[in-house]
Amino acid sequence: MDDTLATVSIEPVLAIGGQVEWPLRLDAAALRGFESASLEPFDLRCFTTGRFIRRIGEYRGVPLRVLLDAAGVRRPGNTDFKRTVFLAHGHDGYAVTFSWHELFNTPIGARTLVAYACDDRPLDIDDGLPVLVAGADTVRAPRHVKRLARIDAIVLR
Ligand SMILES: Nc1nc2c(c(=O)[nH]1)N[C@H]1C(S)=C(S)[C@@H](COP(=O)(O)O)O[C@H]1N2
Ligand SMILES: [Mo]
Repeated sequence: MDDTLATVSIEPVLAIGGQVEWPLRLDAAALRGFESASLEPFDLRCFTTGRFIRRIGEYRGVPLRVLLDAAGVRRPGNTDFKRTVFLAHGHDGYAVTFSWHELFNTPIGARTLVAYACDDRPLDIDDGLPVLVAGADTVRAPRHVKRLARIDAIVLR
């Protein structure tokens, strides 16, 4: 049997779109080209059940706000940014929100990363590459989105 197709690995691509100036499509190599930051190790815990999931090592990745700046969220000449929220989707449709103020106007922003490595080892798809992690969250599993696929900027009315 020819199993060529079954062995093709699919490189994850993160799309940033919605109400941005320049929609982006970024693979892991592109993510590595941006400035990076790291998070201290932490325990991943589920918000719903309180269940301890696992200990996570030192993530490294791009601050989400750096990617949003690259996509052009701030529009000169208007104040839409104050009403902008970001909907982040995993490959499976799991979705969480962030607000412009949270990311750009509080200390949460510096700790919200799109991670591509952990303990100096590259993440792969089975690890959830790329992982969106809100490092300042008290209970982190809900905003620890595995296989982040898309972020849309939405200006609320
Ligand atoms: N893509 C994606 N990421 C996700 C979820 C999901 O359903 N899809 N569930 C979240 C929740 S609620 C929990 S508790 C953890 C579960 O982590 P685990 O699947 O590694 O046990 O993943 C989080 N990240
Ligand atoms: Mo959860």
